[in-house]
Amino acid sequence: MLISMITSNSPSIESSRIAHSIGTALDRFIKNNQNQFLYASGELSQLLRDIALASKVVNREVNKAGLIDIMGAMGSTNTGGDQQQKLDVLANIRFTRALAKGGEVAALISEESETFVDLNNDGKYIIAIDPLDGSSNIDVNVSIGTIFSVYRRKSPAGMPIQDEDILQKGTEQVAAGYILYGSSTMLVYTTGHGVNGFTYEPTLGEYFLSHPQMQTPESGKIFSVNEGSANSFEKPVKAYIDYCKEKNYTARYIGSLVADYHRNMLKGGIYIYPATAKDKNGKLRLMYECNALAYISEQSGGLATDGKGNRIMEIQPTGLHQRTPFFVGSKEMVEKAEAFNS
Ligand code: FDP
Repeated sequence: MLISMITSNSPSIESSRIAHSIGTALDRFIKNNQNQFLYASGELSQLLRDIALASKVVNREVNKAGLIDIMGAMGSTNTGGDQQQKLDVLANIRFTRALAKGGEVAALISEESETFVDLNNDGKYIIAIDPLDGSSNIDVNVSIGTIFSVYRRKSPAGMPIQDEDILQKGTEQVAAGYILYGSSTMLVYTTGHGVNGFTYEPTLGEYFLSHPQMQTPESGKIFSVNEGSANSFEKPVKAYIDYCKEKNYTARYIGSLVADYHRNMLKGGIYIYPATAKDKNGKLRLMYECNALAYISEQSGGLATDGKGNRIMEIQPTGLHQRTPFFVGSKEMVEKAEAFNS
Protein backbone atom coordinates (compact mmCIF):
# COMPACT_ATOMS: atom_id res chain seq x y z
CA MET A 1 0.00 0.00 0.00
CA LEU A 2 2.77 2.42 1.06
CA ILE A 3 4.79 1.54 -2.01
CA SER A 4 1.89 2.15 -4.34
CA MET A 5 1.28 5.55 -2.62
CA ILE A 6 4.86 6.59 -3.20
CA THR A 7 4.87 5.57 -6.83
CA SER A 8 1.48 7.05 -7.61
CA ASN A 9 1.84 10.25 -5.54
CA SER A 10 5.51 10.96 -6.22
CA PRO A 11 6.14 10.83 -9.94
CA SER A 12 8.42 13.81 -9.45
CA ILE A 13 10.73 12.15 -6.94
CA GLU A 14 13.33 11.73 -9.71
CA SER A 15 13.33 15.48 -10.29
CA SER A 16 12.98 16.49 -6.64
CA ARG A 17 15.80 18.07 -4.67
CA ILE A 18 16.77 14.85 -2.92
CA ALA A 19 17.40 13.16 -6.23
CA HIS A 20 19.37 16.02 -7.75
CA SER A 21 22.57 14.99 -9.43
CA ILE A 22 25.58 15.97 -7.36
CA GLY A 23 27.58 16.91 -10.44
CA THR A 24 30.84 15.90 -12.03
CA ALA A 25 33.57 14.73 -9.71
CA LEU A 26 36.99 16.38 -10.12
CA ASP A 27 38.63 13.10 -11.12
CA ARG A 28 36.14 12.52 -13.91
CA PHE A 29 36.39 16.14 -15.02
CA ILE A 30 40.18 15.95 -15.25
CA LYS A 31 39.94 12.71 -17.21
CA ASN A 32 37.25 14.05 -19.58
CA ASN A 33 39.33 17.14 -20.31
CA GLN A 34 42.72 15.50 -20.57
CA ASN A 35 42.87 16.11 -24.32
CA GLN A 36 42.86 19.88 -23.67
CA PHE A 37 46.30 19.70 -22.09
CA LEU A 38 49.15 20.74 -24.26
CA TYR A 39 51.00 17.56 -23.38
CA ALA A 40 48.20 14.99 -23.21
CA SER A 41 50.31 12.45 -21.37
CA GLY A 42 48.17 11.92 -18.32
CA GLU A 43 51.02 13.15 -16.12
CA LEU A 44 49.54 16.59 -15.62
CA SER A 45 46.22 14.95 -14.77
CA GLN A 46 47.92 12.83 -12.14
CA LEU A 47 49.67 15.86 -10.75
CA LEU A 48 46.38 17.75 -10.36
CA ARG A 49 44.93 14.72 -8.61
CA ASP A 50 47.93 14.63 -6.25
CA ILE A 51 47.38 18.29 -5.38
CA ALA A 52 43.68 17.64 -4.79
CA LEU A 53 44.48 14.71 -2.52
CA ALA A 54 46.98 16.68 -0.44
CA SER A 55 44.46 19.52 -0.15
CA LYS A 56 41.92 17.11 1.35
CA VAL A 57 44.41 16.16 4.03
CA VAL A 58 45.23 19.82 4.70
CA ASN A 59 41.52 20.60 4.77
CA ARG A 60 41.07 17.94 7.45
CA GLU A 61 43.84 19.48 9.55
CA VAL A 62 42.53 23.03 9.04
CA ASN A 63 39.11 21.91 10.22
CA LYS A 64 40.58 20.33 13.32
CA ALA A 65 42.64 23.41 14.21
CA GLY A 66 41.65 24.39 17.71
CA LEU A 67 40.90 20.83 18.73
CA ILE A 68 44.42 19.49 18.54
CA ASP A 69 47.79 21.12 19.02
CA ILE A 70 48.32 22.43 15.50
CA MET A 71 47.59 26.12 15.98
CA GLY A 72 50.16 28.76 16.71
CA ALA A 73 53.72 29.48 15.75
CA MET A 74 56.53 26.97 15.27
CA GLY A 75 59.05 29.41 16.72
CA SER A 76 60.87 29.58 13.36
CA THR A 77 60.63 31.95 10.39
CA ASN A 78 60.20 31.24 6.66
CA THR A 79 62.00 32.68 3.61
CA GLY A 80 60.23 36.03 3.99
CA GLY A 81 61.04 36.32 7.68
CA ASP A 82 57.40 35.57 8.60
CA GLN A 83 56.69 33.47 11.68
CA GLN A 84 56.10 29.90 10.50
CA GLN A 85 52.82 28.55 11.81
CA LYS A 86 52.49 24.86 12.60
CA LEU A 87 49.86 24.50 9.91
CA ASP A 88 52.18 26.17 7.35
CA VAL A 89 54.77 23.52 8.01
CA LEU A 90 52.24 20.73 8.02
CA ALA A 91 50.72 21.84 4.72
CA ASN A 92 54.18 22.08 3.19
CA ILE A 93 54.92 18.50 4.23
CA ARG A 94 51.58 17.23 2.86
CA PHE A 95 51.95 18.85 -0.55
CA THR A 96 55.64 17.97 -0.89
CA ARG A 97 54.97 14.36 0.01
CA ALA A 98 52.02 14.01 -2.38
CA LEU A 99 53.94 15.59 -5.25
CA ALA A 100 57.09 13.59 -4.57
CA LYS A 101 55.21 10.30 -4.60
CA GLY A 102 53.75 10.72 -8.09
CA GLY A 103 57.17 11.13 -9.72
CA GLU A 104 55.88 13.72 -12.23
CA VAL A 105 57.49 16.67 -10.44
CA ALA A 106 61.16 17.44 -10.97
CA ALA A 107 61.37 20.32 -8.51
CA LEU A 108 59.24 22.25 -6.10
CA ILE A 109 59.44 25.96 -5.28
CA SER A 110 57.77 26.70 -1.98
CA GLU A 111 57.35 29.69 0.29
CA GLU A 112 58.58 27.47 3.09
CA SER A 113 61.94 26.51 1.50
CA GLU A 114 64.87 28.84 0.82
CA THR A 115 66.04 26.94 -2.28
CA PHE A 116 64.02 24.75 -4.61
CA VAL A 117 63.35 21.18 -3.53
CA ASP A 118 64.90 18.69 -5.94
CA LEU A 119 62.41 15.82 -6.25
CA ASN A 120 63.05 13.67 -9.31
CA ASN A 121 65.31 14.37 -12.29
CA ASP A 122 63.03 12.24 -14.47
CA GLY A 123 60.03 14.43 -13.65
CA LYS A 124 58.76 16.79 -16.35
CA TYR A 125 57.07 19.42 -14.21
CA ILE A 126 58.03 22.22 -11.85
CA ILE A 127 55.58 23.31 -9.16
CA ALA A 128 55.60 26.67 -7.40
CA ILE A 129 53.42 26.56 -4.30
CA ASP A 130 52.37 28.58 -1.31
CA PRO A 131 51.10 25.63 0.77
CA LEU A 132 49.15 27.80 3.21
CA ASP A 133 48.56 31.42 2.35
CA GLY A 134 47.10 33.93 4.77
CA SER A 135 48.53 32.03 7.69
CA SER A 136 48.17 34.94 10.09
CA ASN A 137 44.45 34.11 9.89
CA ILE A 138 44.79 30.49 11.03
CA ASP A 139 44.47 31.15 14.75
CA VAL A 140 41.32 33.22 14.32
CA ASN A 141 39.36 30.81 12.15
CA VAL A 142 39.35 32.98 9.02
CA SER A 143 39.60 31.59 5.48
CA ILE A 144 43.05 30.58 4.24
CA GLY A 145 44.28 29.08 0.99
CA THR A 146 46.83 27.14 -1.07
CA ILE A 147 48.14 28.62 -4.33
CA PHE A 148 49.97 26.64 -7.02
CA SER A 149 51.51 27.08 -10.47
CA VAL A 150 52.58 24.24 -12.76
CA TYR A 151 55.38 24.62 -15.32
CA ARG A 152 56.85 22.21 -17.81
CA ARG A 153 60.62 21.90 -17.39
CA LYS A 154 62.75 23.30 -20.24
CA SER A 155 65.77 21.01 -19.96
CA PRO A 156 65.43 17.36 -20.98
CA ALA A 157 64.09 14.97 -18.34
CA GLY A 158 66.81 12.92 -16.69
CA MET A 159 69.16 15.90 -16.32
CA PRO A 160 69.69 17.85 -13.12
CA ILE A 161 67.39 20.87 -12.82
CA GLN A 162 68.67 24.09 -14.42
CA ASP A 163 67.94 27.78 -13.69
CA GLU A 164 65.91 27.98 -16.92
CA ASP A 165 63.56 25.30 -15.53
CA ILE A 166 63.00 27.15 -12.31
CA LEU A 167 62.89 30.83 -13.24
CA GLN A 168 60.10 30.75 -15.80
CA LYS A 169 57.70 33.58 -16.57
CA GLY A 170 54.02 33.22 -15.67
CA THR A 171 53.19 33.00 -19.38
CA GLU A 172 54.84 29.55 -19.31
CA GLN A 173 52.39 28.10 -16.78
CA VAL A 174 50.60 25.00 -18.04
CA ALA A 175 48.18 24.97 -15.12
CA ALA A 176 47.50 26.99 -12.00
CA GLY A 177 45.00 27.04 -9.22
CA TYR A 178 44.12 27.60 -5.63
CA ILE A 179 42.29 25.90 -2.82
CA LEU A 180 40.18 28.06 -0.55
CA TYR A 181 39.58 26.64 2.91
CA GLY A 182 36.51 28.76 3.62
CA SER A 183 32.92 28.27 4.74
CA SER A 184 33.18 25.49 2.21
CA THR A 185 36.41 24.26 0.65
CA MET A 186 36.91 24.94 -3.03
CA LEU A 187 39.51 24.01 -5.61
CA VAL A 188 39.69 26.38 -8.58
CA TYR A 189 42.02 25.74 -11.49
CA THR A 190 42.85 26.45 -15.08
CA THR A 191 44.87 24.67 -17.74
CA GLY A 192 44.42 27.54 -20.18
CA HIS A 193 40.89 26.61 -21.25
CA GLY A 194 38.87 28.76 -18.87
CA VAL A 195 38.54 28.42 -15.11
CA ASN A 196 36.54 25.78 -13.29
CA GLY A 197 35.66 25.65 -9.60
CA PHE A 198 34.98 22.52 -7.54
CA THR A 199 33.42 22.38 -4.09
CA TYR A 200 34.49 19.75 -1.59
CA GLU A 201 31.80 17.40 -0.31
CA PRO A 202 33.34 16.24 2.99
CA THR A 203 31.03 13.27 3.57
CA LEU A 204 31.94 11.85 0.15
CA GLY A 205 35.55 13.01 0.29
CA GLU A 206 35.35 14.40 -3.24
CA TYR A 207 35.44 17.70 -5.10
CA PHE A 208 32.47 18.28 -7.42
CA LEU A 209 32.17 20.76 -10.25
CA SER A 210 30.11 23.63 -8.83
CA HIS A 211 31.37 26.65 -10.78
CA PRO A 212 31.89 25.73 -14.45
CA GLN A 213 33.64 28.26 -16.71
CA MET A 214 33.98 31.01 -14.11
CA GLN A 215 33.95 34.59 -15.39
CA THR A 216 35.11 37.74 -13.58
CA PRO A 217 32.66 40.59 -14.10
CA GLU A 218 34.15 43.26 -16.43
CA SER A 219 33.82 45.78 -13.63
CA GLY A 220 32.73 45.84 -10.00
CA LYS A 221 32.35 47.88 -6.85
CA ILE A 222 34.70 46.22 -4.39
CA PHE A 223 38.22 47.42 -3.64
CA SER A 224 40.51 45.38 -1.42
CA VAL A 225 43.67 46.93 -0.04
CA ASN A 226 45.29 47.25 3.38
CA GLU A 227 44.73 50.94 3.90
CA GLY A 228 46.66 50.88 7.16
CA SER A 229 49.79 51.44 5.05
CA ALA A 230 48.15 54.08 2.82
CA ASN A 231 50.47 56.88 4.01
CA SER A 232 53.34 55.20 2.23
CA PHE A 233 51.50 54.28 -0.99
CA GLU A 234 52.67 56.02 -4.14
CA LYS A 235 50.53 58.93 -5.36
CA PRO A 236 48.72 57.09 -8.20
CA VAL A 237 47.62 54.33 -5.80
CA LYS A 238 46.36 56.89 -3.28
CA ALA A 239 44.53 58.71 -6.08
CA TYR A 240 42.87 55.48 -7.26
CA ILE A 241 41.73 54.66 -3.72
CA ASP A 242 40.27 58.18 -3.40
CA TYR A 243 38.49 57.55 -6.71
CA CYS A 244 36.99 54.31 -5.33
CA LYS A 245 35.72 56.23 -2.31
CA GLU A 246 34.26 59.04 -4.45
CA LYS A 247 32.40 56.32 -6.35
CA ASN A 248 31.13 54.88 -3.06
CA TYR A 249 32.70 51.52 -3.79
CA THR A 250 32.73 48.94 -1.02
CA ALA A 251 35.96 48.27 0.92
CA ARG A 252 36.55 44.58 1.69
CA TYR A 253 39.89 43.22 2.93
CA ILE A 254 40.28 39.95 4.79
CA GLY A 255 44.08 39.88 4.64
CA SER A 256 43.96 36.41 3.13
CA LEU A 257 44.89 36.70 -0.54
CA VAL A 258 42.97 33.69 -1.85
CA ALA A 259 39.79 34.66 -0.03
CA ASP A 260 40.00 38.31 -1.09
CA TYR A 261 40.76 37.30 -4.67
CA HIS A 262 38.00 34.67 -4.84
CA ARG A 263 35.32 37.03 -3.57
CA ASN A 264 36.31 39.71 -6.07
CA MET A 265 36.48 37.23 -8.93
CA LEU A 266 32.88 36.18 -8.27
CA LYS A 267 31.43 39.58 -7.43
CA GLY A 268 33.59 42.00 -9.41
CA GLY A 269 36.34 43.98 -7.73
CA ILE A 270 40.01 44.79 -7.50
CA TYR A 271 42.67 43.54 -5.08
CA ILE A 272 45.73 45.73 -4.63
CA TYR A 273 48.96 45.07 -2.76
CA PRO A 274 51.14 47.99 -3.78
CA ALA A 275 54.67 49.03 -2.86
CA THR A 276 54.84 50.36 0.69
CA ALA A 277 57.58 51.99 2.77
CA LYS A 278 58.16 48.59 4.43
CA ASP A 279 57.97 46.49 1.25
CA LYS A 280 59.39 48.51 -1.64
CA ASN A 281 58.31 45.85 -4.16
CA GLY A 282 55.06 45.02 -2.46
CA LYS A 283 54.70 42.02 -0.19
CA LEU A 284 53.40 39.26 -2.45
CA ARG A 285 55.56 36.69 -4.21
CA LEU A 286 55.64 36.58 -7.97
CA MET A 287 56.32 32.88 -8.37
CA TYR A 288 53.93 31.23 -5.96
CA GLU A 289 51.25 33.83 -5.28
CA CYS A 290 50.84 36.35 -8.11
CA ASN A 291 51.47 34.29 -11.26
CA ALA A 292 48.84 31.64 -10.47
CA LEU A 293 46.18 34.23 -9.64
CA ALA A 294 47.16 36.29 -12.69
CA TYR A 295 46.68 33.23 -14.93
CA ILE A 296 43.31 32.44 -13.38
CA SER A 297 42.31 36.07 -13.60
CA GLU A 298 43.15 36.35 -17.30
CA GLN A 299 41.48 33.03 -18.03
CA SER A 300 38.28 34.30 -16.40
CA GLY A 301 38.30 37.63 -18.23
CA GLY A 302 40.17 39.70 -15.62
CA LEU A 303 43.56 41.39 -15.57
CA ALA A 304 46.69 41.33 -13.40
CA THR A 305 49.45 43.95 -13.48
CA ASP A 306 52.06 45.44 -11.19
CA GLY A 307 50.20 48.77 -11.27
CA LYS A 308 52.90 50.23 -13.51
CA GLY A 309 51.79 48.94 -16.86
CA ASN A 310 53.48 45.54 -16.66
CA ARG A 311 51.49 42.35 -17.10
CA ILE A 312 52.32 40.12 -14.12
CA MET A 313 52.76 36.98 -16.23
CA GLU A 314 55.41 38.68 -18.38
CA ILE A 315 57.73 39.60 -15.53
CA GLN A 316 60.95 37.61 -15.78
CA PRO A 317 61.70 36.18 -12.33
CA THR A 318 65.26 36.54 -11.13
CA GLY A 319 64.78 34.87 -7.77
CA LEU A 320 62.49 32.23 -6.26
CA HIS A 321 61.08 34.53 -3.62
CA GLN A 322 60.89 37.71 -5.65
CA ARG A 323 58.12 40.13 -4.70
CA THR A 324 55.99 42.33 -6.91
CA PRO A 325 53.27 44.94 -6.44
CA PHE A 326 50.00 43.23 -7.42
CA PHE A 327 46.84 44.69 -8.96
CA VAL A 328 44.34 41.99 -9.91
CA GLY A 329 40.65 41.63 -10.63
CA SER A 330 37.97 43.02 -12.91
CA LYS A 331 39.51 44.26 -16.16
CA GLU A 332 38.02 47.75 -16.18
CA MET A 333 38.99 48.37 -12.56
CA VAL A 334 42.61 47.31 -13.06
CA GLU A 335 42.77 49.44 -16.22
CA LYS A 336 41.38 52.40 -14.31
CA ALA A 337 43.93 51.96 -11.50
CA GLU A 338 46.68 51.79 -14.16
CA ALA A 339 45.36 54.98 -15.77
CA PHE A 340 46.24 56.97 -12.62
CA ASN A 341 49.92 56.43 -13.50
CA SER A 342 49.74 58.49 -16.65
P1 FDP B 1 49.98 36.25 5.33
O1 FDP B 1 51.09 37.21 5.58
O2 FDP B 1 49.03 36.12 6.47
O3 FDP B 1 50.45 34.91 4.80
O4 FDP B 1 50.77 36.21 1.32
C1 FDP B 1 50.83 36.96 2.38
C2 FDP B 1 49.52 37.48 2.96
O5 FDP B 1 49.10 36.86 4.12
C3 FDP B 1 48.31 37.46 2.00
O6 FDP B 1 47.57 36.28 2.04
C4 FDP B 1 47.52 38.62 2.46
O7 FDP B 1 46.66 39.16 1.47
C5 FDP B 1 48.59 39.60 2.85
O8 FDP B 1 49.74 38.84 3.20
C6 FDP B 1 48.22 40.43 4.04
O9 FDP B 1 49.23 41.34 4.29
P2 FDP B 1 48.98 42.63 5.21
O10 FDP B 1 48.75 42.11 6.59
O11 FDP B 1 50.22 43.42 5.08
O12 FDP B 1 47.79 43.33 4.65
